[in-house]
Amino acid sequence: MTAESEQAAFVRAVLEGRGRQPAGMATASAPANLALCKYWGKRDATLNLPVTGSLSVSLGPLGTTTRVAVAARDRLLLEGRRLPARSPFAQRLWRFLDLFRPPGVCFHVETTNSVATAAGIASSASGFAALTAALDKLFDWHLEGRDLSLLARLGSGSACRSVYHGFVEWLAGSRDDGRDSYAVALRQRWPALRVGVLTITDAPKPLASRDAMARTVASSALYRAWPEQAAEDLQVLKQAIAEHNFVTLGRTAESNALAMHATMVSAWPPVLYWQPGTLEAMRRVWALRQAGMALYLSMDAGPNVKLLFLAGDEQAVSEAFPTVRMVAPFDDEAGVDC
Ligand code: 2P0
Repeated sequence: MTAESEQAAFVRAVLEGRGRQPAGMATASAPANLALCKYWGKRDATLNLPVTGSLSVSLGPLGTTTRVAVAARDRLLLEGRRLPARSPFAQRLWRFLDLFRPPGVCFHVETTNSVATAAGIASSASGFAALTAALDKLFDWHLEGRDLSLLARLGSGSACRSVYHGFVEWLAGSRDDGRDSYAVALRQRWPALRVGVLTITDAPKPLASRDAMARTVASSALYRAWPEQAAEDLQVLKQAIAEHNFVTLGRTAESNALAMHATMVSAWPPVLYWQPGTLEAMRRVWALRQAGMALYLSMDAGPNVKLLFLAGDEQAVSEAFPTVRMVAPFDDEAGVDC
């Protein structure tokens, strides 16, 4: 079976009994998310099945809004500008849409991000979650969160977590058919939690995170230790969230992110996303912590830095990082449509 036919069979199974004819147009939004315990490594690359579970906090108002309409011909607008079909972003999006496309139907897609990401391209997590939610409306499926999560996962693994707000756990699952690998929203809220987004550079990444992940799994000796650390971090983080223990949450999230980067640096050829500005921000976080502030960092597969702190330190963080974009993940949850 080809990758496309395996994915199409998965979609048919999830949508069993649902309509396959789209009508009119639909719009949906989804939040970006920051993994506190990272998704790093696949056990199945066709269905985006992870080696371990992961845990994220959704970034409230930061994310993607996507409008999909039935149209006379395929057309894709990103931030209001038409994207050529051969661009990597467009190819990935159309491959995903083809999984749902009835014969002869074309789509007009418009997607905008509330935050510019590397190379000006949508975050794949919020992008595929918003697209899946828009398709749900366009086809009138009325899927529950679990099924939206299963479908969004096919576009990008981390998209399965962007189906929800707040804290979200992606259950790794163990089935070969991938039907038990989806995200669930945790009940706990933490209104005082803050995430700071530090954009170090918006230059295109030298290597897509998908490729960095595959290379690391294939060649890093340190990766062998990753599944065990991730499983342990996931449990510690869930406990820290349940107890609102910020020091444990921050320390575990930071150590998890740095361990992920250590596996990349030890891959071959090595993958090092850090820029001088990344290191400068890391050292500033560590100095502030040394001085007594409860401030922690995380990073994804890229040079940009995310800060974790509590509402009481907002002003001090703004002073230390004047360009930081503050996110209160538990504000205005009801105002976002996804
Ligand atoms: C995460 N990342 O948990 C991890 C941490 C990046 C570093 O999920 O191949 O774009 O599409 O499933 O979801 C980014 O990888 O990878 C990611 P695919 P994805 O957020």
